[in-house]
Amino acid sequence: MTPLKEMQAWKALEAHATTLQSKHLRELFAADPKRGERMTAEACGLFLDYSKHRIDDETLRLFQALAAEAGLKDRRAAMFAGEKINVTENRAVLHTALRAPREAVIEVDGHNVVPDVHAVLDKMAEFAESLRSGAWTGYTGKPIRNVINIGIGGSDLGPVMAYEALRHYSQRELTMRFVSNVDGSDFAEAVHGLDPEETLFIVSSKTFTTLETMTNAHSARVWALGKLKHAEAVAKHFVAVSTNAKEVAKFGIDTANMFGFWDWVGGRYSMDAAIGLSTMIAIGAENFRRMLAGFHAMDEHFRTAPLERNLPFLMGMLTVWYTSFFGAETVAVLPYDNYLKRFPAYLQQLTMESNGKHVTLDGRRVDYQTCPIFWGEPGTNGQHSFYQLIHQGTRLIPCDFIGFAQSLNPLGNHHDLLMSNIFAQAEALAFGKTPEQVKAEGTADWLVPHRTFEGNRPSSVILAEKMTPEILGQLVALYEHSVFVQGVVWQVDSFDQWGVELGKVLAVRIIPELESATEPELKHDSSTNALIRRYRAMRRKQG
Ligand code: G6Q
Repeated sequence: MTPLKEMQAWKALEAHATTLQSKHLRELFAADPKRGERMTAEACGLFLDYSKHRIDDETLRLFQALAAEAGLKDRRAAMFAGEKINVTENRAVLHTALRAPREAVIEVDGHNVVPDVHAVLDKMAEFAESLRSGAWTGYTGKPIRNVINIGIGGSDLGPVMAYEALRHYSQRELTMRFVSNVDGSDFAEAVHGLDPEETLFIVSSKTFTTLETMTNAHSARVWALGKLKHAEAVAKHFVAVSTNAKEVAKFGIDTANMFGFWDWVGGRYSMDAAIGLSTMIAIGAENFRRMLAGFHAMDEHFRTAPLERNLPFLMGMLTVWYTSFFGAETVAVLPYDNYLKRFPAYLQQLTMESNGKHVTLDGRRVDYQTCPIFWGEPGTNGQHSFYQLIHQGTRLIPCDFIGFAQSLNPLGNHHDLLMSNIFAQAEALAFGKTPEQVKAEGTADWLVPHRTFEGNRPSSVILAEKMTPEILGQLVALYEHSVFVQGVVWQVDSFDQWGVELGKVLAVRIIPELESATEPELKHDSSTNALIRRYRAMRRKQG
């Protein structure tokens, strides 16, 4: 594999970037009156305006040249074909198979996985519908009114985000809650006010060994049996989503009520696998399938659309562009839709766990930056807090604005007010306000620098008609594939997460040191030793 910085296209982009670093978006727009219409692309139901980026036609040409040199098309084909592109775990990466139509054929080690995917989807649908209709009852015969998903990381963030995003489509009689943190307060608040007789827990864990999830699941069992008394009640109040049937059975969950998935689905890519059971219960099987259709439409777009109008390609390369050539350290994701309030948190895992890597696929330390920090909040709230820094701070922060033409809750002129803010923010970031303009407003000279906006701050605007299950699927798949493009260019394994494993191992070593009745012999560094001792001493003061 040619080291990235030795590639011709990389060197060409580096040289080309110096010409654009000194150009203002005002000049780029002035030079091409059609720029705002030309630099756009559309796929399925998503429209992308990328004209307010610090690029020109040559940049786009070089993006393609770099993709060619990095072998993007072959890597993409390898992913879709089920090749083991997650090299450090020797696994296929086939979240795209989770949304493939019934008749598709996708093989892993010579086995067509599509029928397996649909068998699980059908089983989920049967269960979700029986719960929604009230046919599935709790141990004492009462219908289930509360559903609590217990999971963490990939087994939580997707389900929470999707539930919030599609809440409009959800069955309102059902209370949906989510527990992830091992902090007992998370569990205590999740079950607060609920009746165990009417509550179902979904224990979502690919491995079924994750400390947080198993601790919460055991507390849930104690809580439920506190009222239901009989161990057989577990079968009516607990279901599992996992790849580990042995551990599920050991916990006492009937494996008939287990929904499986496969090692070729990464945790952060699993919200459309059985990990989405809570989503399906909330919105129904039909809407869940609509979401899958949206995912699939974007998969097909990514797989087949020419790169010049390929949304995930364009967005992925823009992230590479600013990270690698403009020193940008973050990307702000700013959905102007309250239903997407958990979308930035979801994206943080998707992007940063995937590409937050410092070695290449063949084990070399990279000599360039990889994944930027993704963060964000829904607009317009963010405008009244951190946008100040985006407009007038010293850092370059590319922004993704996401908005919808129609509101799911039309209310007076709220929606036009909301959307006017997206357009205004993107405009202000790009074009700013010159000292001359500020002076012309009658501003005192000494105040002019404070009221000047440099502009030249890049953003994308993603527009869709309205938030639907299909659109959510498209949006998530758009970012999934954008992450893939970035990972290919940076030559990292986007599908492992060794960084997550270390913390898990270290915490397990410290647990007995906290729990021990006698003063333990501590063999950590002096800071960790002292913190453990202080914690033990402070805890003793508890009443
Ligand atoms: C995701 C990661 C990680 C994982 C959690 C939960 O890609 O692997 O976030 O999802 O650690 O793991 P389990 O589902 O095995 O409990």
